[in-house]
Amino acid sequence: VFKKIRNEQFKGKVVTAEEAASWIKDGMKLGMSGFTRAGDAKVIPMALVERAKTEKFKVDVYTGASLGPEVDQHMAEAGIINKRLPFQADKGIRNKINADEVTYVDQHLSHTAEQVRQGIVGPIDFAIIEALAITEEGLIIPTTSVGNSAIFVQEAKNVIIELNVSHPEGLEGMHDIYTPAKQGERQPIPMTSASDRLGSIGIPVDPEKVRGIVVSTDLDAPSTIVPPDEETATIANHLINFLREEIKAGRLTENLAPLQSGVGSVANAVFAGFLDSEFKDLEVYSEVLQDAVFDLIDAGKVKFASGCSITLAEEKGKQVYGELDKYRDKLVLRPQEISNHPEIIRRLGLISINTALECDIYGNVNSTHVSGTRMMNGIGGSGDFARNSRLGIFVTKSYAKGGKISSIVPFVSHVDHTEHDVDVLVTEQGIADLRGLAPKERVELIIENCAHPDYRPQLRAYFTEAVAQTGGHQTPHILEKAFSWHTNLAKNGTMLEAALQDQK
Ligand code: 0RQ
Repeated sequence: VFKKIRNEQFKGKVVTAEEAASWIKDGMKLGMSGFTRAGDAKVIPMALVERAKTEKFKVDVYTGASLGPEVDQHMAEAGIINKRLPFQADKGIRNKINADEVTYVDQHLSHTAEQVRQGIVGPIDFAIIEALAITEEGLIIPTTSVGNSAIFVQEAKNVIIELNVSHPEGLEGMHDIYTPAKQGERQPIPMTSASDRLGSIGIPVDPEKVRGIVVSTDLDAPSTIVPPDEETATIANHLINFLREEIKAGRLTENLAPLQSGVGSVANAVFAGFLDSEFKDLEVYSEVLQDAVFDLIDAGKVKFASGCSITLAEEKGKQVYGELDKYRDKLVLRPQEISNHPEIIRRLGLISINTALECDIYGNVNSTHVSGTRMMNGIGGSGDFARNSRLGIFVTKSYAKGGKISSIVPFVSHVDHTEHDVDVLVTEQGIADLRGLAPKERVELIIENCAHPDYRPQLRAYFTEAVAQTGGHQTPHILEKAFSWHTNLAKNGTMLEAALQDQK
């Protein structure tokens, strides 16, 4: 342990998790490390869960993004989370959110740091940060993610470090910590390429603020993505063919443009599709680096990947962390306000690929709310990227739940990405390039190319009736029918009119 605490001022601060947890009082606001199950603070949350067995208290939990089970399952189920932000992806906490037991702020992931800086989110009582080491200069070296850790450390009243001795030492040097000044005094972020380094290898901290260091040996919870299936592989193929057309049109070259992809199985499958493509010397400028990114590096397709966390399934994790040196000059991990920064996304001209739950005939996308009311995960970084990238692409299967749900509907039941932010829509049926098209021009393209054939007739019927009823307004809708697909699903278990007729 003392080999990892390399600055004298920190050496006398080691305490037990129970002692550190005892400093945390009812009503406090905690800023914790962790981004999509990577680099989470783990042992203090579990000590808090233990304390909750004999004591009633609640805290606000702010993080980078979703966490493993320690916080989002166990803390939620122990009933000690009051407010949670900016992202979660766990059934345990999702159920509490949708049962009105946890307050959830679903935020663009680049926005949290700005709100912490302004004191809107906070003031933070304790930053609890997982670390690989503390350097001679007193820098905190993060582990498998950076997330919001730098801004939490900067703005929190107190800091607790979870020194994790199980992560590979080779992670040191892979982080690039750059924190913009406050708005009004800020200079341009000096990044012109995905591989640029702007800052230091660790997070600067005032040693006086560090109340304690707790030793941890717990590993990250592995990701739960499933391998590509036939439909997600088909989605990837459509997308790759589209990119080939962009090359032919002279808008892209063989090394495309820096790529971003969201989390989840569909997003991972799309990246996996690049393995068999002719594209080369690719760059990734994303937030979460999932398995497929490392497969692409291994295959020599990706020459550099910038992210803010590494989230891998168990087997891939063993391989990658077992031979980290191989990736040393090909990887950088940044704070999420940099990985998701609109200024950089626009400057680098990203191709961003994110996942929709549903999309409507005009191109609005719902990524977060099942049937308009129930939170799934959250918007995450998808909005940061979609609005500001060169190509905002959304992917989804054309149907869900064995065909009872159409992913293409007359009107999405919640809007995360407006029709103005969605350039291209892809399902296993095909691709709709919506760029430069007016709402009414998009409808037939989306129906014919992206909707499941079972749902095409009833989508066309809705549009025809909406045009007739409005006399052809800019965006025709029949307001009393716009959500009828969702109400049919709730009442009768299907959106499919033919099935409804049969039921009658
Ligand atoms: O449920 O597993 O119970 O059958 O939703 O759907 O098709 O397995 O896809 O794992 O890629 O998740 C949008 C949720 C997709 C995710 C979402 C049901 C479906 C299944 C999952 P079952 P799939 P994925 C990076 C950027 C938003 C945030 C984001 C997500 C389950 O990708 O949260 O992109 N994205 N962030 O059956 C009801 C529909 C449905 C539906 C699918 N229309 N209605 N249920 N499902 N469509 C992340 C960060 O920034 C950190």
